[in-house]
Amino acid sequence: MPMIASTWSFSERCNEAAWPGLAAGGDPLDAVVEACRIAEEDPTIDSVGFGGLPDADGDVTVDACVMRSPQECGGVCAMRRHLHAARVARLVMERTPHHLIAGDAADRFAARHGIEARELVSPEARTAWERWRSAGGGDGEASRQAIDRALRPEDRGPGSAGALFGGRAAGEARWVHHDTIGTIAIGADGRMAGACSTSGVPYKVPGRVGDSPVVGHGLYVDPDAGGATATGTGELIASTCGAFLAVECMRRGASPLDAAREAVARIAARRTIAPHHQAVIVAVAPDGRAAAAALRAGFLMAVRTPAGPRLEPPGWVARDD
Ligand code: SD4
Repeated sequence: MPMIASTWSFSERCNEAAWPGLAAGGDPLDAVVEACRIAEEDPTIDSVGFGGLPDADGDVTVDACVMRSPQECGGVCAMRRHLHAARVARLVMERTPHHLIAGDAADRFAARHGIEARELVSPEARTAWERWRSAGGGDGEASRQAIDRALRPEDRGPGSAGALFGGRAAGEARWVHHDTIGTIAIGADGRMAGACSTSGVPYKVPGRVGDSPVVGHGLYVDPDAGGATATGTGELIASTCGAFLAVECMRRGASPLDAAREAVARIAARRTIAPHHQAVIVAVAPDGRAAAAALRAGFLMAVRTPAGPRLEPPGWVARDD
């Protein structure tokens, strides 16, 4: 310790940005919010913040939550005018008695706390949305099929440009448009915190909110038991309380890998799995051990410890397709 573990290879740079503060004995909540800030500002990450792909109406909406413990958690969802969703989620946690603020009211809440509004739709995301519209995106069955096509794994070969706008690390190239950042940190003093930030699934029905901003779904932290965060198809993760389930497994004595495996196995057993589905759980024990399990291959977890940065594939994968 200290340590930070985050979803997807792009999070290596998010971890690095958070590391100096964490290594100097800083608050792990500062570290995870900083890691999210980097992802939220990066236009090449197409499921978080600026650069995130729009909903069916062409608007980018963002969701996030942060958590230190069941006593201290907060989130925002469906914000349209404020980029730093994890920072606003922290304000909800620290300045209100509530745990989730939604939509236009979340934007007004952010503005009241002095955060500047800004455009969330990048030019590249606008172009991608226009292309999706002209390929049949819109309402009804044609739209559903267009979303499926956009999310389907495409094996473009190791190291190729898997994401729409950026390159992906070898081994991760097949998942286009799955870029949500979920991150768990432990400080030098053993305190734990987590954050999860996303723009959700591309071309979603306007108003749709996934797992990421909901405590227990996309993120759960109980320092007595551990922390867990998720990325992938939010409907799968939310319907099985993915992050909460993994933490409860650790509470019963499971290793982080067994905990993540049980949460992903529950999805594989209880949900009908479509070709475009992915679901990943990253679990971190209070002693700093971290592991990931995934529904399908093609995911990397980025971990930073005093020994340096590393990228790690899931310790368990549910399916081989
Ligand atoms: C969601 N879980 O809104 C997010 C999407 C995601 O990688 O994780 N993409 O469903």
